[in-house]
Amino acid sequence: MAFTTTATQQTSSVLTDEQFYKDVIKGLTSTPKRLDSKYFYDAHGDKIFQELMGCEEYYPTNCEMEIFTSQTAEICKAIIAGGDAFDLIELGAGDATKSTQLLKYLIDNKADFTYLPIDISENVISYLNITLPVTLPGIKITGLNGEYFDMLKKAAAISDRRKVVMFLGSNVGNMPVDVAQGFCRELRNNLSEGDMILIGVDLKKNPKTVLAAYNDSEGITRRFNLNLLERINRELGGDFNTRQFDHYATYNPETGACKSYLVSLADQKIKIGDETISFKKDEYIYMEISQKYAIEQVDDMAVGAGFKPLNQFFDSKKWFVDAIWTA
Ligand code: AVI
Repeated sequence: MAFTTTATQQTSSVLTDEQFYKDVIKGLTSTPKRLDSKYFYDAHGDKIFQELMGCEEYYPTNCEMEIFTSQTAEICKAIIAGGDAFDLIELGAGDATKSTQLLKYLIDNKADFTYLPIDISENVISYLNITLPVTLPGIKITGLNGEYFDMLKKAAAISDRRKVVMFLGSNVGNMPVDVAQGFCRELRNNLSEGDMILIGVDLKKNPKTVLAAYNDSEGITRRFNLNLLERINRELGGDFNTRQFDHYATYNPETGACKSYLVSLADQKIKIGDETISFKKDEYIYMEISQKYAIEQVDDMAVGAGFKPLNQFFDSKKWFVDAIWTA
């Protein structure tokens, strides 16, 4: 069983159908039309994203896994060097596949830590609470189900130990640059001096490589995007015909913005509950940003948010970085 949770995902019980409906109608009556990628991850979306992570062209997962498997000791030593006992918090833990490498090393090396996965999905948290003590005997785990910043406050109330916050998988890329900067600043405001962040960021690279990751030849990303229209049909009584929409991805190497759209293939009207949404042929819905950063921008983001950049760990191609910042 696998779960995926992203930077902005809020699609479980914490956000209601009513909120989903409001956001969808607001987005589809805006100009240009848009949908929020936080809604990609229902059970179907989770499965498609798992498929995508196993797809050759979608490189970010493999890059970050390579970093965590080849530099486990270095990363953990940098974390441990910050002080003895700590709470290791993971924002949007999902199935904790990537962090498992680090958790195992820390347990094997008798680090004094408690793992606090934070996830908006109650299912994810109960899954981790049950499975991790089996796969990682000796782990101390306190799963927190809720919004990131609410749960960070809760974590601070539970213990005053040093905090190490992991925000992996380039989830930060699913926010526009200014929003990401604000998010990092809010993270800093929720931490104390000496706390740490381990953040995974996808880097600028050959534009064709980036574009192929978001326009894979098997059409997995296409299904991933179209699933949101299907989800609207399933949960909000919509009548989208997904054959009347096409997936279109762009990458701008100057700005580093990789954007996905769904393009209407015909003039058409879509009913969602009592609302009717009109599409012109070739009109698009803006679905998602997956921002890529130059390495200098990663340090700038740290400093701009009030952190000090400490370490950078790269994969062998230098396509992805996991950076440690201190508060
Ligand atoms: C979860 N997030 C970091 C993924 C990304 O690369 O932006 C989501 C994704 N969208 C399309 N492919 C993958």
